[in-house]
Amino acid sequence: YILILPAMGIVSEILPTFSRKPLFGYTAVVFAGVSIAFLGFAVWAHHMFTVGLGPVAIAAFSASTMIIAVPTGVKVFNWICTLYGGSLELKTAMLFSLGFVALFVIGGLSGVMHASPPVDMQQSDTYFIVAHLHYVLFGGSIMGLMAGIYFWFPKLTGRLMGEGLGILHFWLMFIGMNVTFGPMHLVGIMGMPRRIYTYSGSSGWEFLNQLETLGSVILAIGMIVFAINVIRSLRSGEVAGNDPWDGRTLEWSISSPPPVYNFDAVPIVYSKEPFWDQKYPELAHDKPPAGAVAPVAEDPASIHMPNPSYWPIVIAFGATLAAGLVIINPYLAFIGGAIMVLGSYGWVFEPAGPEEHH
Ligand code: HEM
Ligand code: HEM
Ligand SMILES: [Cu+2]
Repeated sequence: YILILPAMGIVSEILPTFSRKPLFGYTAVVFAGVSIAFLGFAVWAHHMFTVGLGPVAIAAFSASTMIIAVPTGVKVFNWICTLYGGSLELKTAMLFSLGFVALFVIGGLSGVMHASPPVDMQQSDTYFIVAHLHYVLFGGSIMGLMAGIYFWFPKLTGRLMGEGLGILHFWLMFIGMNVTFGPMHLVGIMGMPRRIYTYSGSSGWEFLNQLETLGSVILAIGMIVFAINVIRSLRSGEVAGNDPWDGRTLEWSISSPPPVYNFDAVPIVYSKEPFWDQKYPELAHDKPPAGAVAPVAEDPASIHMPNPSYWPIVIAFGATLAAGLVIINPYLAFIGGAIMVLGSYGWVFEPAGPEEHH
């Protein structure tokens, strides 16, 4: 779930933008996210239903696993209601967001199926689980990530990503993903175990596995199209301007890419969609409070920015090394730890350098 929550956040930004409507039930979506985050701590033993935990533990973790589907359902309901009656604009970012909702629902449904321990007895350790996990991780997290890349690429780089290649990329990924991971449900139900490298020709799993291989080739072509699109857009993409999507939130009010100090005036925020309300006051739900004064822009030269430093990357390297070495030997992790401590000292005691202004 920790992998899906960021994708859920991304999609909750994109669906309203391309439906030209506020997010339906904003508060409910937020609280659903919070409750998923809490409940996520209480479901882990659903990966161990078949190891002989005993009836009490199994009942408790089965219940918590089924309960997590409730806030998930709340989110899906609100996303669909956001689309309802909106004037949809099917840009690539929107396609990936819609793909996210559709595929994640399939993965969520198979998840609820194996939340039931007797059902999971059948499904555990088969390709049915591999199907579930790719619908939520690939159909969910990766599609959401792609939506986010297409959405914020222009803000990050100042250039739009190509829509033609983007749409091609989306369909290759959407079709490839279903051809790769869809048949895994079937071979799983037919009894194919996970983590095997070969199987008997008489098993009847051959055709579906070949189909999956074909799907993975489609996926690979999709990723190549994506790579080409990124490179081409970086070099010669259409210049984006501040606000290519008629955005709703404040990042679209500043230049693309944003200046290092982001905002030269701290904006007064009085609604959930401040930029939209600023652009279309006649449509705004929340009006600025009486007597609100527009913030005064500061002279960019007077905005103090921290000095750039190489130490954070040293600390990150140490942390990665520690996490990696712990697999080999816990004591080796101290090497990474030492680099982290060193990096922290370096960073803290780094001379402030000449006063730099941006
Ligand atoms: C409605 C939501 C979900 C429910 C009810 C659910 C339930 C389950 C259950 C019961 C299993 C264990 C099956 C078994 O091994 O026999 C499982 C496996 C798995 N789930 Fe979910 N799940 C949900 C959503 C997610 C999400 C959002 C992710 C990640 C983004 C995820 C990732 C996985 C992975 C990676 C496995 C397989 C782990 C492994 O054995 O390798 N699931 N799920
Ligand atoms: C082209 C894309 C992908 C293909 C063709 C693919 C294929 C597979 C296959 C065939 C397995 C089952 C291995 C086995 O049980 O013997 C597997 C396992 C798994 N995949 Fe993927 N996968 C892809 C992308 C992803 C992505 C993007 C994620 C995560 C975001 C992911 C997460 C996992 C996980 C957690 C497992 C379980 C590992 C295990 O059983 O130890 N996969 N994948
Ligand atoms: Cu789980």
